[in-house]
Amino acid sequence: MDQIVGRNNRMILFIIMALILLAGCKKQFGVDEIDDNLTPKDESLIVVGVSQIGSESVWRTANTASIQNVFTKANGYFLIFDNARQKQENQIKALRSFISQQVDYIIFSPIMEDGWDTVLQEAKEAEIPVILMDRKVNVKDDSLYTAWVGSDFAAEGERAGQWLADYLEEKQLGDEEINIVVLQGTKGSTSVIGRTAGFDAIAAEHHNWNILEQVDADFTTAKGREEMKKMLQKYEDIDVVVSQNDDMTFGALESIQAAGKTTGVDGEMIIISFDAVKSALKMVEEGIINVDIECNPKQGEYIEKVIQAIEDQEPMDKAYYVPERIFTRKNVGSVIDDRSY
Ligand code: GYE
Repeated sequence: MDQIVGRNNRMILFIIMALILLAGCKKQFGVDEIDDNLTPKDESLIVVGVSQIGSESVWRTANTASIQNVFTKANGYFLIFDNARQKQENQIKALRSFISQQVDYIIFSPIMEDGWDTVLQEAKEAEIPVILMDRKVNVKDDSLYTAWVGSDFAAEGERAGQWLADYLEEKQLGDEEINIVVLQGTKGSTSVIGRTAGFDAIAAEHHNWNILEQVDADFTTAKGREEMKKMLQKYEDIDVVVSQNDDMTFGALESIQAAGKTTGVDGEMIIISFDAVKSALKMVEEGIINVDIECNPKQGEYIEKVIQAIEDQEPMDKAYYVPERIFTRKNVGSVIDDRSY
C-alpha cells in the first residue's frame, strides 16, 4: 500500500513538473508575445509590429526602451514587440506573424544585412510599410522597405581612426610602429561593416599602423573577455584596442587587467570604444577608456516622425541619420549626468 501511494505521489510530481516545463517552453519561443489576443480593441490605434534583434548590449536595451516609450497607447499606437534572441530565423517568423496579423507598420532591426528579400517581398505584397531601424538590409530592390533610421557607421569608424591619428600626433608618436587589434561585433551586420570600413580607410593612410587581427566577438561582454584574452596570449605588444561596442570593451578590460596591463590616458594600451553608454562614459572620465565614439540608440522618436509623415502623406526621405559625437576625458563631464542608459 505504502509503495503504491509513493508511486502515485511520484507520478503526480512528475506531471506537475512536466506542466511547469511546458509552460516555460511556450514563453521561451515567444509565440505568446504575438498572438491574436493582443489585437487592439480601439480601432483608431495604429498597429506597429517591432522585431528587435535581442538584448545583447546596453545599447540594444536603450534602443528597445526608446521604441517602447514612443509607441504607446497614449500616443495613439498599439505595439506588438518581439525579441528575436539573436536569431535571423526568429526575426523572419516575427515578420511573417506581423504580416498575417495585418499590422499597419513593421519596424525591424535586421541582425545581418543578407537574407531578407523573400520576407520583405511578402510584406510589400501585403502593402505593409517596413521601416528599418539601426541596421540595414542588402536587397536587390530598395522598394522592399520604405525608410531606414540609424547611424552613419562608416563615419563612426572614421571618427575613431581620425581621433587615433590626432592623438598619436599630439603624443609625438605619429611615426612609430603602432600595433592594433580590433574586436568586431556580429558578423555581417551593418554596424560592423560600416565601423570596420571607416576605421580601415583611415588606417590605410598610415603605413605605420599595423592591424594585427580583427576578431569576431559578437557585441557581448563574455566574447570580448574571451577574445581579448586569446589575443593577449598571442601578441606581446598591443598598443591599441578598437572595440566596436562598450559591452565588448568591458570584457576586454577585464582580460587586460588580469594580464597585468594598464589602459587609457596614463596606461600602456589605448582603448577606443563605441556606443558611449553611461558606465563606459564613467570609464572615459576615469581615464581607463581613451575615447568613446557615440552611437545614438534613441531612434523611436525619429521612426515615429517617419510614420506620421506616411500617415499625413507628406514627402519623406529614404534614410534618416541620428545625431552623434565622440567623447574623451575633456568633454565627457557635460553629458554623464544626463545619460539615461
Ligand atoms: O553598437 C551594439 C549593438 O547595431 C549600432 O548593436 C548597433 C550595435 C551597437 O548590440 O552595442
